Amino acid sequence: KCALPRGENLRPGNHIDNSLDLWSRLDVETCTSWRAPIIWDGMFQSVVYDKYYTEKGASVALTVFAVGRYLEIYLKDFLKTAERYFMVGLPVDYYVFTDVPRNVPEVQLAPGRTLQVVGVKRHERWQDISMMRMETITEAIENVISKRNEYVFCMDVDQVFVGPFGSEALGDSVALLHAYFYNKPVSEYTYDRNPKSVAYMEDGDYYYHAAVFGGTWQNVKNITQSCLEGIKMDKANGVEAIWHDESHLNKYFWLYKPSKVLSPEYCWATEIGFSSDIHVHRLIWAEKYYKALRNQ
Ligand code: 2GW
Ligand code: MN
Repeated sequence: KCALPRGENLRPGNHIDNSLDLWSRLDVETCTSWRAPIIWDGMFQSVVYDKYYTEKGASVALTVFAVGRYLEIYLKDFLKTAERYFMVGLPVDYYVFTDVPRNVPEVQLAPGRTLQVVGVKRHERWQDISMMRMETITEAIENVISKRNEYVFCMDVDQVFVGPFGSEALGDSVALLHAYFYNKPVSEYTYDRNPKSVAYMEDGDYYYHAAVFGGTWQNVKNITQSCLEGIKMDKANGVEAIWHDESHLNKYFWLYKPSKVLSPEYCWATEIGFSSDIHVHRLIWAEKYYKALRNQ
């Protein structure tokens, strides 16, 4: 068993998630220095987690943005595969943010699952499309999600589920290890190294991937609001963090440690090739069409 003490579950940075049993795995790091579990295949029993969260009556929000061409290219596969693999058996509400609501594809949803389409304006610059998700999510949590869902996951749309992404991933404040950096030294992390940006950091714990983060709605609101504040301060100062919202997210999780960390199994990039650490693929990156899309 992973020797995690039972801790206070209070606020980010001062708690760990340890309400259910976890086993260790000997070939990979399964505990952070602040004693949050890092979740790998083989550490948990899905049935135990599903039973616990089902009895709790937990409902999960999944926010996803599909603006401009990302709607036609990625949304349908993302939603179809989420129905197959994301929190199966739990109530899930999808919140799809798009500039063209009428083009959102019909996707057959399992009982207990809903999809809401929310119209958003399309920002000129793609950097703003990505960064300003923090504003939209904050508002959605305040207006709707806080009244319906205990937990929230926020995800990129350019990915597909290929394996179970279940309730073992739920927690107070959840961050994902970026597939490209999980075994690399801090010096190689692409943190924002510009002291003029709010996201500036030299030292850090891990490089987290902004394609997946989550937690209770209270914590996620804290995350998105803090990142938004940083983004706005940067704009006022005429700077932009190197990896946009992801840089600010990394800064946040450095200051306020996540209570649960997801291994790169939860968002793998097949182009990296074989890794013996990775026993299962749950989400994988979809193909990028940078040339076509970044200049649209
Ligand atoms: C983004 C970049 C270039 C061209 C288009 C877009 C774009 C993004 C768009 O036209 N429409 C749209 O809805 N998006 C949304 O923003 C969509 O949900 C997408 O998944 C998300 C982030 O953009 P993405 O996936 O192209 O960026 P990545 O995969 O390089 O993401 C990492 O870095 C980003 C910041 O640069 C974010 O932090 C992202 O969360 C990271 O995974
Ligand atoms: Mn992406």
